[in-house]
Amino acid sequence: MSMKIGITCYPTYGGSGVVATELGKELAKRGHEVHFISYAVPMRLNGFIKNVFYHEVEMAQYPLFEFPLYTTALASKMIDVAQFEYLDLLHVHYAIPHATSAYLAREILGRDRLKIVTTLHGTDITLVGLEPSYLPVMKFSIEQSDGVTAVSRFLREKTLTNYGINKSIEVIPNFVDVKLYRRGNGEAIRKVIAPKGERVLVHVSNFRAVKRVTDVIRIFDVVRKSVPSKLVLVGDGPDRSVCEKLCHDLGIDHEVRFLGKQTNLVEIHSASDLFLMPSQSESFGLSALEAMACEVPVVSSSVGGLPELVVHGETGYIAEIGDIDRMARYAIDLLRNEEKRLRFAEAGRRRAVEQFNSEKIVDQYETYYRTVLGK
Ligand code: GMT
Repeated sequence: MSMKIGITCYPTYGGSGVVATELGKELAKRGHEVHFISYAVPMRLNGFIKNVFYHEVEMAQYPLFEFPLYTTALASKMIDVAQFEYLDLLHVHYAIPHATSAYLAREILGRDRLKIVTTLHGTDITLVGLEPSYLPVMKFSIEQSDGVTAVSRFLREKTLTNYGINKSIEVIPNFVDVKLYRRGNGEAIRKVIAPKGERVLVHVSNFRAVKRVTDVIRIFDVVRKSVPSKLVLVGDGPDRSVCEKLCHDLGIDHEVRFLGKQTNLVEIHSASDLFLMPSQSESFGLSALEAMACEVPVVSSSVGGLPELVVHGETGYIAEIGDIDRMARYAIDLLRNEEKRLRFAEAGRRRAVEQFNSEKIVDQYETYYRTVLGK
C-alpha cells in the first residue's frame, strides 16, 4: 500500500539534502506521495515529478524577532501539510532543528495522527549537536522520534555513547543510483584539464573546515612531483579562498582547477583517476561513494564511517587524519600502477552496485517506515 510521506531536509548543497531528495524521488517512483517541506527547493529537486510536492516554510517577520524563529515556523508548516495532505509519516533529515520541529508538530496533532522518523547524518551528532546550547533538546528530540536511523554503524555508536540515548537506531547507509552514476566518456573534459595526458585527481565537497580541503591540495602537491597530474576541486564554501591562496603560495595555480558547484558530477568523475577525501570527520562519505560508482578509487582518511565504505587495499586506501605523506604515497602507488588502479576502480564499482545501490537501500527505508507505522 502506498504511503503519504513528508520529508524535511536542508535544501542547500550537502549530503543530507542529497540523500533526502534522492530518497523522496525514488519513493515517488514507487507510487508513494512525497511532500518536501523546507525553506527553499532542495538542490536536486528540479522539474515536474509525478507524486512529488514542495511546500515552503513561511517566515513571518516582526521587529522583536532578532533571530528568525525557523523551528517554530517549520513545525507550523509540518502541521499544516500533515493535516491538509493526510501525511502518514514525517521523515526528517539532519536532527537540528528538524527533529524538534517534528516533535512539536506531532504533539500538537496527536501521537496517533503522525509518526516521525529522524535520520542522523553527521555533524548534527558529532559536532553541532554536542554544543551545550543544543544538546538537551537534541537528545530529547531524537528519543521522542518514533524511528531513528543513522547512515553508518559509526554514527549509531557515537549517538548512543555521546548522548547516552537509550533507543534502538537502525543503520541505513547512503546510496547511489548506479544506473546514473556509471563511468562514461570523460575524454572531452580530460582534453581541457589534462591536455598532455596527465593523471586527474578530484575532490568534491562543501569546502568546510571539516573536509580539510587544504590537505587535498598538499597531497596533490606531493603527488605532482612524482606523477604528472592535475587537481580538480568541485564545490564551494567557507574554505575556498584559503585554498585558492594556498595554491597561489605553492605556485600550483595552473595545476589546480576550482570548478565551483557542479550539477553533473558523472562527467567529471568519468574524467578522473583518483578521488581524495582527507576529512576530519565523515559519518559516511556520500561523494566518495558517487566516485566509486563511477570507477574512481578513493584515498581517504580513516575517520568515522569511511572504513565502512572504503575497503583498504581493495577499493582504495585509508590513512590517519592529516597524514598527508601517507595519503600521497597511496595516491602515487595507484597512479603509477594502472593495472592495480583499474582493479581498485572495478572493485569500487562492484561495491557500490552490490552494497549501496538505491534499489536496495530505498527498500530498507520502505520496510523501516512500515515497521514504524505498524503496517
Ligand atoms: O554533517 C554534515 O556535514 C552535513 C551532512 C550534509 O548535509 O552534507 O553530511 C553528512 O551527511 C552525509 C549524508 O548522509 C554523509 O555522507 C556525510 O559523510 C556527512 N558529513 C559528515 O559527517 C561531515
